[in-house]
Amino acid sequence: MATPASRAKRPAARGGTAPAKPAAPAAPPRAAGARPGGRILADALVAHGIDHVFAVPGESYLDVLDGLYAVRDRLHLITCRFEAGAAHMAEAHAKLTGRIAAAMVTRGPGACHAAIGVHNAMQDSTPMLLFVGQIPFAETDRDSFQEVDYRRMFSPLAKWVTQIDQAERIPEIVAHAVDVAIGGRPGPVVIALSEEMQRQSVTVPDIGPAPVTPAHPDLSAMRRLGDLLDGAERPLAIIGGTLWHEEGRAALHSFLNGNNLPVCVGFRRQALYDGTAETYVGDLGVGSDPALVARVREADLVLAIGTRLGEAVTQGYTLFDPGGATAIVHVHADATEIGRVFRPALGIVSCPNAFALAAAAMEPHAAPWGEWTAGLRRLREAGRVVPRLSGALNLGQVMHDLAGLLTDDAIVTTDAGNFAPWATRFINFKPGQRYIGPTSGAMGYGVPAAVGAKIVQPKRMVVALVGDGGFLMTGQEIATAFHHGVAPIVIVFNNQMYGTIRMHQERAFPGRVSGTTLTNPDFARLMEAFGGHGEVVEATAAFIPAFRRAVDSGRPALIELRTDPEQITSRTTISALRAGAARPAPPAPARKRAVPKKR
Ligand SMILES: Cc1ncc(C[n+]2csc(CCOP(=O)(O)OP(=O)(O)O)c2C)c(N)n1
Ligand SMILES: [Mg+2]
Repeated sequence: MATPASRAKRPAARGGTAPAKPAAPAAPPRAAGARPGGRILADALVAHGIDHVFAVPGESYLDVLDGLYAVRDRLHLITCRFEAGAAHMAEAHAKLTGRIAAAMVTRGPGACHAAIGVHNAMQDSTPMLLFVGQIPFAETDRDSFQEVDYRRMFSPLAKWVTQIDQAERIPEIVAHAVDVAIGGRPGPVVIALSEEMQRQSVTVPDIGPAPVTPAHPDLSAMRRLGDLLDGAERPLAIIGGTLWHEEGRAALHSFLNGNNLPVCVGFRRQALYDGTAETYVGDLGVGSDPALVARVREADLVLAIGTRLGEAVTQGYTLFDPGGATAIVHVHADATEIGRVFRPALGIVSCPNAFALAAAAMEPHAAPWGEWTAGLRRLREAGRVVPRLSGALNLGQVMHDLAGLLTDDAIVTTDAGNFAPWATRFINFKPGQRYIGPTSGAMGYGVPAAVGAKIVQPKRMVVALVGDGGFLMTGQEIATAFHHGVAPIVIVFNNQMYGTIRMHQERAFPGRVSGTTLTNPDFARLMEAFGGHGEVVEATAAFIPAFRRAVDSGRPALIELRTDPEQITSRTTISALRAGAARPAPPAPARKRAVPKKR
């Protein structure tokens, strides 16, 4: 095995009285074009257009770090403070750009911390590579220091898990990992890098992405779609999924808006559609408007485009009849997602962008459903009217004010929690804006996603929305923002509790508060300790000036919204939940649940 050049060049110890060490043997000359594994890997990432790697370093991948040093003019190494943060940043990068992204962590503890990011990328269908420095291959199965079998550990979490043990296979395996991650239903691939392999010096050519034509809808399927639309009176589109590109999104808008079809976005997929369009009628996920959900049940044709028909979107698998009574056209890149729970009237295996382009090219339909669409939009707008709420801080008004303060190309990231639907209920995101969040419901996503987004798109305004619980999971990634010179704005909704769980608790066990209260630091001062700008907002009118000062500071900023704990969601209070729990249960809904609700 060749000694890596970086180590051979280490300067000898100078001066002092210590006995001189014998000179290290000179590195054998490398064959022309030979590179150490660490460098081959770095070149492979560049070959696949990966321009950022989000990482927490480890001694298990020193040679790769050295390879990344060699390509630092083409690939930015982003040093993070926690592996979950690194993985979330990479995932947000992929969501934002529609391209595969990469994170890198050390073995054992580093991989364990990063696991949440893999789970999230899988649930969210986000293409991502997670590289894990591995123990020396020669020590396998001795339960050696930080040893983990990643194939076993990640197999239920990732789309594919592999390990590279020979440097000459790096280009091949990375290329296949990229294909697996972006193919069909996109997802994460975990690649362990055995230690000796990183030092092996071999001659092997780089391999770039393959020019593969994405799956397209065939003509007969598009004709059938046209027929179904011709027969529809109350059609509705549900859109979602990842890997949408700008052209695809524009075509999707042209097809849906052009045919005056009402559009729901899937859970946390607001980024896909212009919320200001008269055809945008809301989101289907956790915390959706119950009135919208009721109307969706009345649809006679559902176009599910790019989205999975998963638990959140289908309201616990209750939205449609699994047997096929609701006519569904399901468009998805992965054939096995179509008909997984709900049998469709028409399934189309297609890249969502290719479908959108084909659909936009169809003749416009007569669209006799004008009143149906207008009614749904009226419902959306009625839901956005700011209600009278308890407490001095009306979050409904604050969200309207925030909408007025966001730039036209702002990126809003969200964490998971009860605070999140305040934004999605009251803000109609503009077409140039992006709203990205964890459809997996992973707390701790919002701040790293904002830091990652701001690093990748430094000119855009980036705002993170996060609860007091979620902020203290990964809020320290603010240090990463400072380190890399970017300034996101974090809005912390402080209700001094794990509010979502408290809500469920009050429904199931009213008045018996167990494990859901929190004692918090002074969040604004905490941001100041990092070197940033901190604000506390306790009354509605104070938000606008506080946000402006945060923007003007030019530094990472945090605005703590001290919210009324009683106002547990935008639609209900703790007292109302307790009163509701005391009343006898309402009659069971007409439609039976297809799958029992997970807890
Ligand atoms: C990593 C992780 N841990 C636990 C949960 C379960 N959980 C869902 S929401 C929630 C509370 C969130 O609290 P906070 O961030 O303060 O937001 P709030 O609901 O109070 O608005 C918890 C604990 C989760 N979804 N993710
Ligand atoms: Mg909270």
